[in-house]
Amino acid sequence: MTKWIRLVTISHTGMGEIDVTTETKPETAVEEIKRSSNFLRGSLGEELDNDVASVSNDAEQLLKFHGIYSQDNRDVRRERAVKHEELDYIFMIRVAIPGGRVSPDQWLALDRIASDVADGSIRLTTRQAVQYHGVLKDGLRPLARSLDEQLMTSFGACGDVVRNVVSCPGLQSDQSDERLHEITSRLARTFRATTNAHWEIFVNGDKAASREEIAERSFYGDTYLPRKFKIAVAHPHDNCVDVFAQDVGLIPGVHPMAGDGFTLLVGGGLGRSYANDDTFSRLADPMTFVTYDELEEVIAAIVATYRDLGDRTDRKRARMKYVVADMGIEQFRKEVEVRLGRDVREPLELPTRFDADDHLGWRQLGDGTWQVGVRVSAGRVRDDEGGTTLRTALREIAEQLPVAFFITAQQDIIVSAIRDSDRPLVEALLARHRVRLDGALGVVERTALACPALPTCGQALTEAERRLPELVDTIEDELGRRKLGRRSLQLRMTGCPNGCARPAVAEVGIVGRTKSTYDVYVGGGPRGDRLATLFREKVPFAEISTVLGPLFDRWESESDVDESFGDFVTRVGVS
Ligand code: SRM
Ligand code: SF4
Repeated sequence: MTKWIRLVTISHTGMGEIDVTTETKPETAVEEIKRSSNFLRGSLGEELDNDVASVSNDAEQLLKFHGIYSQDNRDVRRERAVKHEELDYIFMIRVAIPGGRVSPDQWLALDRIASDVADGSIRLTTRQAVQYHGVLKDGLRPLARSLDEQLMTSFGACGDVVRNVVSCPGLQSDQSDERLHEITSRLARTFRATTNAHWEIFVNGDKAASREEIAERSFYGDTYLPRKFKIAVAHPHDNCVDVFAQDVGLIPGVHPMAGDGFTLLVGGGLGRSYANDDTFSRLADPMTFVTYDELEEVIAAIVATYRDLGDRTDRKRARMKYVVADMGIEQFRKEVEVRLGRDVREPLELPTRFDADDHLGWRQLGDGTWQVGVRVSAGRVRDDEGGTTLRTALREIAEQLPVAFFITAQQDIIVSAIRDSDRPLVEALLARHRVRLDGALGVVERTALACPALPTCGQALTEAERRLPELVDTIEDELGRRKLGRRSLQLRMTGCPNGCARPAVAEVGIVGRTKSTYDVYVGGGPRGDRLATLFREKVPFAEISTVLGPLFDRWESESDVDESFGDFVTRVGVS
């Protein structure tokens, strides 16, 4: 039975007054699927046992909470349709890795899974997680068990819950503050859903009865959140995590009265929908300053506010950013205070020295050990025949040395905790597998991001990951022709406006628009505190670099060498 809920819209009328409008709309079908699922179980157990290659629509929705997406290989869709064959069903599995930190044994397990049940690649994501593509239904349980053996899980990596908590790798290597090292895993533990469903269905059903049944967290309840919820922790001077693009962003700082803690931002998010004009990218607003001890209770109150006020009648407008945008940050803060039971502090001024470190190349850490950050094109770790064999290189490092791995929010990987005496071995291994380090990378290649898009993503309008190298080359050619060949340029490309590679805050954002064209955005930048603006619409792939040409001409002649492309186009304005 469809339950009806009240949709509340709050807007400021000026003079400090607030206009509250309510309307009654049916909730989405997904809400009922969640409610009747017995805490994310539904028919998943039975559907995993049957011989059918795909799953039902209800199961598809619930699988997301378990970190699993039902997909089909879009490269063969047409050919199969012509032959009246069913779709080539495959699954994508996302493994939540708080702060992107992976031990060598965990990396070896991730590597084995890639061959045993997936397509041979490990896909590093823009939120420091790992994805597998091309998994068949009967591979899902073995995959979950292999993760569980190494204390990893895909549970909560997708779905209407708090997703993988992201943090700057610089916080892990800083010797200064132990509490900052732990903050990501602490948050991940506090906000993970507590249902045993994943363990029962995917890992070890037989033992389910002996497991203590734990009540679901009060801020989730039986319908969980209206949609996904994202948290990231930035370094005080390094915004490599894009802290303004998050539902909750945390920037470490020191309050003159309260001491150490975080400036807490709320209401960021970059996804948009062409079908709905009332959707938009939004940067998060500073809401308060919290100490370490207050952090979880304040975030729990924010999550509860979102649970209560988020729009459960339209999934395209269900993110928390719309609650904050519709009611304004002041009113949102009051709603949080009501649920918290007390007032919160004013936020601190945002840091002025804030840029994005790509964490690439060799660096010595405070304790004398080394780390090396390795570029991974579009996050795809694999062995290329006759080319770079990065997957084998990382496996051999994990087999031979007691290092730590960090996946970055730039889809790259850092090998850290390398003893001084082991550095030559790591250098030799990387060289043997033809892994190019930072000095050998092109200026655009170095930081370019792309989402997976075709052939796996069901939402993709255009290519992204597969055509990124070609686009990088043509843009680097354009820059080289203009004596701009040494200036860095941040390029991000996605197959649709959902914005998974965060093009909305990039210096150049290329976003799939129709089957064969892209919209071109310019003017964001590594600080992540500015949205890019639409420069040209519906540009065919082959014309993207030419369309940018006149802007590059002006950047060359009208800026000094220190002015980034994003800052330049913002200063002069583009039309
Ligand atoms: Fe994303 C949906 C891939 C980061 C906004 N995203 C998807 C799906 C699951 C497609 C789908 O719904 O069917 C994509 C899987 C494709 C595939 O074949 O693998 C997908 N998103 C990714 C990843 C793998 C991109 C990457 O190149 O690394 C990132 C995985 C992150 C993770 O580990 O958790 C990824 N997605 C993001 C980000 C960036 C971020 O969070 O920092 C965004 C923009 C920020 C935001 O949330 O606003 C993002 N993804 C979306 C949206 C738009 C949500 C919205 O507010 O409207 C969707 C669509 C949806 O949820 O319905 C989406
Ligand atoms: Fe798919 Fe669009 Fe995300 Fe790319 S941006 S992975 S095409 S949902």
